Amino acid sequence: MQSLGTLEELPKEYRGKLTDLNLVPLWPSMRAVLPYSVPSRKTQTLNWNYDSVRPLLLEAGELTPMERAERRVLVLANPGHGLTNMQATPSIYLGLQLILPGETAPNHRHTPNAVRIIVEGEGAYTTVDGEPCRMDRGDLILTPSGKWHEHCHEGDGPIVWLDVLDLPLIYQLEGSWAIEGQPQQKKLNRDKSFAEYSAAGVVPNINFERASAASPMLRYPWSKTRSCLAEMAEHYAEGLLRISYVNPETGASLFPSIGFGALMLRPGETISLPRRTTACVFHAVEGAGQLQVDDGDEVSWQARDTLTAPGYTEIRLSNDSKTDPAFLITADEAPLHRYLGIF
Ligand code: 1HN
Repeated sequence: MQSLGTLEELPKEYRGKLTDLNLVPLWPSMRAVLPYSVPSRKTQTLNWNYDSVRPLLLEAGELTPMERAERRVLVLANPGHGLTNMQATPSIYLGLQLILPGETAPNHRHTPNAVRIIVEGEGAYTTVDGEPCRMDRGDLILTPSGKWHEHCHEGDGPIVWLDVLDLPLIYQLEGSWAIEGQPQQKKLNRDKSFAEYSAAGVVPNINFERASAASPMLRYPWSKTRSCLAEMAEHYAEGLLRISYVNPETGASLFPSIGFGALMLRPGETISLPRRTTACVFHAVEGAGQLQVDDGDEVSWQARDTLTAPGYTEIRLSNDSKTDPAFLITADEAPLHRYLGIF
């Protein structure tokens, strides 16, 4: 392979003239942006252990009242992307959000898409365009781009959830902005959209064209996902037990940017996920085990932990328990990769 010219090889005077005209030579950086065969990846394999993060999140509850936070969140920043860039993967933002009993996170809407995955606590609900959505452990609550949302907590203990947004992508596109709103009138019944779509293959008979391509179902309860995976396990003794969360009317991914899924590991099982282009996020809902990326060190995880792994790798997940299944929710950039033709 030919070695390309470096910056230092160019006369200082010439480099100065380039800089004056906002020009840079490509060839010294050509291989950095276009490496052979495998892309460079900044996403590090990491586990944000919930037991370690939780005390700091609760401390934030004492240090910063809701009025001074708008959203009380500790961002899970992948150091490979720089701690200040709010990237867990190239286009996925992750944060752990805390709401204390009686608090409300005020109404707003914004361009980035968001999903909440409930980690701990009960008694909270998110109101999305007038529909209050109950938040139970492991549930996915959608707030697609442009929809009003506010969070209220009427329970006793703290409530914590994992926010998953396509913020890094939308921000990079110079498209990230928000609008503040008045508290919402809760004009729709609680979990109305989940009631409408709660039976797979059966959809409400609505006689109008949807104005939005976003999924019409806003709450995906964990109890349904879990029993689907457990039932699949009854039917086959081997093979991946994996589901995708989709728009129940179109089968499309929940967002054009981020795809969501869930996995079940049988007792004592180790699975190997096929090598794919996209980085991946794992959130452990139940159980404990190990994650290994290519030949790297094993990373231990337990329920409520959140992990990241870079793309172009083989990912192995194992369940430590010989008696109980383990369950993980996944998020990745596959829809975007497919759209761009790089998947
Ligand atoms: C946001 O709107 C929420 O609504 C959480 O709960 C985290 C991170 C960045 C930008 C907007 C929420 C967010 C966010």
